[in-house]
Amino acid sequence: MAFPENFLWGAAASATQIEGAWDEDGKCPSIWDVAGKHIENGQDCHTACDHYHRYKEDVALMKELGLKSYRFSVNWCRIMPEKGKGNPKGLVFYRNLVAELRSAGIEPMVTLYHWDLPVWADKEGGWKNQKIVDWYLEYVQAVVEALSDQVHFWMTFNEPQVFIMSAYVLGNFAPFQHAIFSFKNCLRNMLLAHGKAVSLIRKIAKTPPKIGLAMASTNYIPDSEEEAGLRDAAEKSFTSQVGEGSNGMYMDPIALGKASKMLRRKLSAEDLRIISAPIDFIGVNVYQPANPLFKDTKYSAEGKPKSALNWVIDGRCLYWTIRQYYERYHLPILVTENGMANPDEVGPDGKVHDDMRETFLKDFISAMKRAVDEGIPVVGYQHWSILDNFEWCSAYGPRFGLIHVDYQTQKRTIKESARYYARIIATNGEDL
Ligand code: IFM
Repeated sequence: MAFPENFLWGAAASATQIEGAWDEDGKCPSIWDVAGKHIENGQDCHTACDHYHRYKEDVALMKELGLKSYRFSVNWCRIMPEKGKGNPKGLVFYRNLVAELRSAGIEPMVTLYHWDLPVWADKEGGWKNQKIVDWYLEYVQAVVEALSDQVHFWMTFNEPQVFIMSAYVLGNFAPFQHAIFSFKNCLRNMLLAHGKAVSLIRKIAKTPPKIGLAMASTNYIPDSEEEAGLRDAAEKSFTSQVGEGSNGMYMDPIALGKASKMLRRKLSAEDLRIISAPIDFIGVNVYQPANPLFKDTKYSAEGKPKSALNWVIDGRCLYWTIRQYYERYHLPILVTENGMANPDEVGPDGKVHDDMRETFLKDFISAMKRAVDEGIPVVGYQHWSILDNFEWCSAYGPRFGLIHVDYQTQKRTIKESARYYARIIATNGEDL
């Protein structure tokens, strides 16, 4: 079976990671703008790829590659620089970006929260404070009113596991807290914000919306494809209450209206009704299988290629993630992120020969094709990332882009892997 005719081949990025212009046009600082000592090499996200000023050039490059879609995020700090106070100037940038994408024939997909919490909200407790649900909804309303005539795809959140677990428990993402006893409150606030935003978007969007969220999927590859092996891997993928395999803790309330073991006393029946407002798709961000991080499977990472961040490269995890999510939730799947960090450089011939990313694309897209061949509704694939960018605490070392960025000159160079991806797109996945 071929990929569906209107399959959304695309790429993704997020505001903080590429925009720069951190204090322009009325924007307030976010928790990442002030992350200071936590960022490697004393760097910051203040300029990043300067996409705020170069978005036209960047959209032209996307068009050259033949992208059908582009997933980006709106920065909350541009839209609501003070509590209860909107900033129309902040919306202008995104309206212009969306117009540019539309005229290039590229479907815009908007993530409403990719971790750029305003400092004013953090000072009042951030995700620990239940008032954040109303602050978030006010922000969402402003964005949806401004963009929904042109935007149909909405994601309420990117990787709640990271901006809750890593940010408030492990303390290795902004705002770098070890507020372990607040974990359940943060999670409840996020889930309620999600459910209420879904209902709000449905109510006020000017064109019929397609709503989902992007999960940091951590799924297991089964040890065997026998019935028992499949059951065991799916169970592991969804029922853990921490870290890898905790997909269900976030998704079960949203897609099944059920609380996980840990949240049973925290979520009332009314909460679950709100949280489980129907969504249209589930976004999965897939990088590596959960197996190598745990020792309870027969999986061996030995001999497997690894990315510059030492993440195991095994395309099968994309197939299994898609399949396990679909079998559990029966919702269409959008691959919202998938990619690898590589030490890319522009060579003497002016090109970036990132063969490893080419192999990566082949491996992962072939695995996704298996899911499509088996009839699972996969609606699109957004490669992470369109540009090399600010990789959070790791700053500018890891390069995830299809397009190389020289951060001194801001020169963009299309990598050879991107040329390969362009051929995949042009042949709708035939030329792998
Ligand atoms: O860069 C991040 C992105 O912001 C969220 N998903 C994982 C990517 C690579 O680490």
